[in-house]
Amino acid sequence: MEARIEIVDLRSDTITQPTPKMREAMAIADVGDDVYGEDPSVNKLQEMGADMLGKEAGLFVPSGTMGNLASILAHCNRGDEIILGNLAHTFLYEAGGIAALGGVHSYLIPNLPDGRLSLTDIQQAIRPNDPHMPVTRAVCIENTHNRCGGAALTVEYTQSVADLAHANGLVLHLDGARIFNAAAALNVDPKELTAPVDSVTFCLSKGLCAPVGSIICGSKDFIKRAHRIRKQLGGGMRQAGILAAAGIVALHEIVPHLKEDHERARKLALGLAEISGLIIKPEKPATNMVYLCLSDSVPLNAEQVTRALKDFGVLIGAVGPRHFRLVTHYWIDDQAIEITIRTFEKVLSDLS
Ligand code: TLP
Repeated sequence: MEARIEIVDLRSDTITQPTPKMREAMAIADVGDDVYGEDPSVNKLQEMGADMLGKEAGLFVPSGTMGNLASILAHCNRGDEIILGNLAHTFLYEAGGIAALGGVHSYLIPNLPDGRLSLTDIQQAIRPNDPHMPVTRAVCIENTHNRCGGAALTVEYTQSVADLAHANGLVLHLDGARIFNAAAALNVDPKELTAPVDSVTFCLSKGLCAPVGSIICGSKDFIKRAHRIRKQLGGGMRQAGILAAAGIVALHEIVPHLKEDHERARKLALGLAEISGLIIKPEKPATNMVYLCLSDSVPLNAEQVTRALKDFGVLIGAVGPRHFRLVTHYWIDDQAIEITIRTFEKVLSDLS
């Protein structure tokens, strides 16, 4: 097998390059100073995002991390507490921003393997009105759930968490970085998944291929607060319409194709499951992520395997000493799936 020149990059859907149509739209975008609220492309994108998720208003932010941070800071005072899954992106991978910058305390409860938080655990985590304790302010869920195999949370589940939160005077924030993947997997309108929540952040720069940006959506009042916080965080951008133009193309043109990424993730999982030494979990990926690990019989670690695959032009993410994540996206076609399966086969048989 020859070393490949063309790379198959499955490390994440964040690596997606903008499409030619995006680059074209960026080149001719109408722009203005968005800190003055005068960028027509940003305004259009924010309205589109809010409309697609059935919310009153939207706010363009540079990243999903800033979207979650600004949302949580807009809901919480210093010392308040949020209830969060122990595998939540906000807990694991956002550099502790909510604590560092907002003084927000996290009450962690275990994520179930399918990304849910148990309603009993949420109920038990809500603090009583006791001056010794922090004030519980919000519950945060993630859909799709990145570290839980890209699982999609259903409308019914989201509604049940919202009912519980609201009955206790809490707000519900959704890290919906990949909410359009969830909607595609569940065959529902994304609005149904976001109707129960008070705020949602979704990303344009993951499977949707835009180069930069996320949108926070919620009530007008909430977005007004998040807007000020975005400025405090240094996220007020000027002629950001150049970026928003790509986001508009993403919403129009990429969202309808997300199911293809999911189908390819399934094909990949099926092919890899045939290779001795690999355990795919979950066996049937719900969306665009394939998680797998090496069985005990394989005398290798994740680093050795990723390095060997890289030599053949296949890039994957190691997410533990013997665990991997492979993410399908717009730039992964059927041939790339075939190549990945064959390369895995070769590397494991050569090295074992
Ligand atoms: N996730 C990235 C890494 O940070 C792990 C990835 O490769 O999947 N919420 C969720 C659920 C995410 O998966 C991510 C990015 C974010 C928020 C943060 O988005 P960005 O990277 O735009 O700050």
